[in-house]
Amino acid sequence: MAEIFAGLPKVEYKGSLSKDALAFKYYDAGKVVLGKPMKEHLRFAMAWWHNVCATGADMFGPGTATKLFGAAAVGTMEHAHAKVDAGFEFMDKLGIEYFCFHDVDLVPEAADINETNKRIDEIADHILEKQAESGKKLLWGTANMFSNPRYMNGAGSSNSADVYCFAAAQVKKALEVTVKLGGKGYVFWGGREGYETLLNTDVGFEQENIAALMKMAVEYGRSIGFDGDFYIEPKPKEPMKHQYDFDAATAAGFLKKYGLDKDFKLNIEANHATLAGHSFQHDLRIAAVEGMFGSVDANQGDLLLGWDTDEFPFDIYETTFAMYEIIKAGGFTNGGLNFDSKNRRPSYTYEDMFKGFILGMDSFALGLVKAAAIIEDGRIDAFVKERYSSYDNTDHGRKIRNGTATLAELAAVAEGLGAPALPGSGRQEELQSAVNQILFG
Ligand code: XUL
Ligand code: CO
Repeated sequence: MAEIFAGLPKVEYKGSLSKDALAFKYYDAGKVVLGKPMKEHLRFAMAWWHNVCATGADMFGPGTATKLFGAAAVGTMEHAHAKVDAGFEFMDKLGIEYFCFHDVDLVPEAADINETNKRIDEIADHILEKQAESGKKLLWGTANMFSNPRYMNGAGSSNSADVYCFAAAQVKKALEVTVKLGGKGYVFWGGREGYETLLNTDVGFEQENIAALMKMAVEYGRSIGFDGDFYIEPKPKEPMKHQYDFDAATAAGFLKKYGLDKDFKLNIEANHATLAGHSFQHDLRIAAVEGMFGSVDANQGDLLLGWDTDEFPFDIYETTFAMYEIIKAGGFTNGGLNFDSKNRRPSYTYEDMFKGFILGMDSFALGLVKAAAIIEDGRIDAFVKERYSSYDNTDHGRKIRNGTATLAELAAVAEGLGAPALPGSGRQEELQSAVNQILFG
């Protein structure tokens, strides 16, 4: 088979002093950090849609990149097969072990769902062959239930029971392919599960229907041997004005309300967290506190733009704090870092595709090293422990901690104290200085 990225090398680690634009400066797959090789901490994945599909089209103009990969035309099965060859060559050259897909990233969608499903089977066979040759693995699969016009009012939240059946059919098929390709994750991103106006919307009914679709997915998935994690990927808005899975806290509450929390975790995306008015670190922490930390869509937004720009991660503070949360949450089990990231529109060459991943992988590798250094340094952990020490050092504190205190007895403590001492400095500036010192030496 002809090389698609001819002239582009297998990307190697050359160290932080290298000026080779096609080499890793920080990502050294086998380097052990906190007892585990980098690649096991990071579990990088390639998103089919942004990498082998997206051409840079936006609301104001068509794509700038040509991603034919040797095929004669886009939207053909020849092109779908070429994307498989390109995707596996790309993963091989970048040393990426996982990939993620939506059903219709794999094949051009036909007018009739039966024909689409046949096409998916054909491409899944091709992917399976490539996986057997290369050892690459599927991180997660999903169904695109937001692009086709039938989903204008949502999928699980659609006002139309017929459309709901199409959503069921797509979830069923995507789960089958996920199982066939050995995937350990299945994502629900509710792109159009929300509303534009309450004047025409029955919010309670829509949420019940979404939960019912998820329940059916769990039952079906488990019945065909899916033993991985289901994920909700929260996002507050875009494309809808208001999306039900607003953020980690909202999604966790939804999953608990409907009894889905045993089977579901969260897939936290950086740019979605910032759209919700949170930091990436915040949503990772909430997922962990809820016992639902699962997987990550790695990217970054642009706070000056305020929409989902899906840029490759570049900000080392962000990757450091993200890796800090991920390590503290116990690291990935079935999840990983999926680059839901795309090149900027003027970066339209095959070489730019490589450089996007080099940037993202290096940013997270450096973030991992720095997060490990913060943990090993110990100052942050020690201060957090000290900050709450009155819950360990006093009788009333211990009683509050172990849940045996009563309101009356705590009131008596306050009355005995008269005027309370201030609760101690938060020392934020000192801690931020310590982080800078660890990051920059
Ligand atoms: C959209 C987004 C999706 C999901 C999968 O903002 O993040 O690509 O990751 O549907
Ligand atoms: Co995403």
